[in-house]
Amino acid sequence: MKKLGMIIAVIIVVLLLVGCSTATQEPAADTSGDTVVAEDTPEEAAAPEMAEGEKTFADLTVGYAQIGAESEWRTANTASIKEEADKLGVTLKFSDAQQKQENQIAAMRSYIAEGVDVIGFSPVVETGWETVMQEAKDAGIPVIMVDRRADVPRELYATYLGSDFVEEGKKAGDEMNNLLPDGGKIVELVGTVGSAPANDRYSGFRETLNDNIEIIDSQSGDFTRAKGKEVMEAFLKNYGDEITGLYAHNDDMAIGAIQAIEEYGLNPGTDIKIVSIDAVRGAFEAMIDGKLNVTVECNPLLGPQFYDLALRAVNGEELPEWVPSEESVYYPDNAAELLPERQY
Ligand code: GYE
Repeated sequence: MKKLGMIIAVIIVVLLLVGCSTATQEPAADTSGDTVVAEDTPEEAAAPEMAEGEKTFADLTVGYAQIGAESEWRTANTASIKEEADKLGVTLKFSDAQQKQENQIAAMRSYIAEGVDVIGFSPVVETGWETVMQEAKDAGIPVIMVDRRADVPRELYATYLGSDFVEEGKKAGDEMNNLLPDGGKIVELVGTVGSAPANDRYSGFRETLNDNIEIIDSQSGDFTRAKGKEVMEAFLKNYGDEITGLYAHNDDMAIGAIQAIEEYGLNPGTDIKIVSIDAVRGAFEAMIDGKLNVTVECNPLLGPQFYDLALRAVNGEELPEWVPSEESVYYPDNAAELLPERQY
């Protein structure tokens, strides 16, 4: 009986020792002279489904050809792309093209020459990208279009991550109908000429706008505050208080226009109803002040989804043609309540 007790005690001690050495996950001591590789490293434990040879975020070098810094939206978008790279340990090469297509193309060519793993870019306009995208394809570098789309054949890009701009335009049309139930005369501040959001927000708006609302003028404000103000000044000079509504393709142009309207001596938000797109913090502030009536959301925080798609593309996964982002519509009544939570 005593002997049996001893044997059980020995077995327990041995089991405990074995248990401890696996629980601490330290590589076994190399007593034999051979290299001993720990079988259960924390990294492998965290990604058990990863196949042999697949890349991780830390292996990724991404070249990102940004459009510029034309709006609050773009600033938030750039921050999201940069911050997420830092967080994931992705090596990011970033360039700002100052709203010029040739600068974006030059940046993409240098990323191809440097042999990055993936190229991300927001095409400033829809046309003129086939050549450089074909060069990336020939070099075996997947290209992901982020935020804006280019009009190119499907085989030239891995996926497009961005908003449904037509839908945003339709929502803006519905909102203008609600603000001007008896009809009216409105002006439109269009985004960058030839860009996907300008083209789609233009056509989507016209799909839902009521027949009793007349668009008396429509000009580009290039998505900037300064240009939005300048073009609104010209509208006011030409049409004065005939104007009962303004549709701006982004909040920055609306904010510039609000200044022009006040300087002209009219009240933005009441004399002239205003609908814009983006839902950046500046729009919430304008709504709190009663100067903007509605903003339709366009989400710029695309960093996390972008790197997820980039990694999947590099690891050879077939991606959908389009990954849409989720969006909402906001009004003055709860703007003050929501502003503190807004991340852009
Ligand atoms: O609405 C505007 C920015 O491409 C969706 O570009 C983006 C647009 C955004 O300059 O503010």
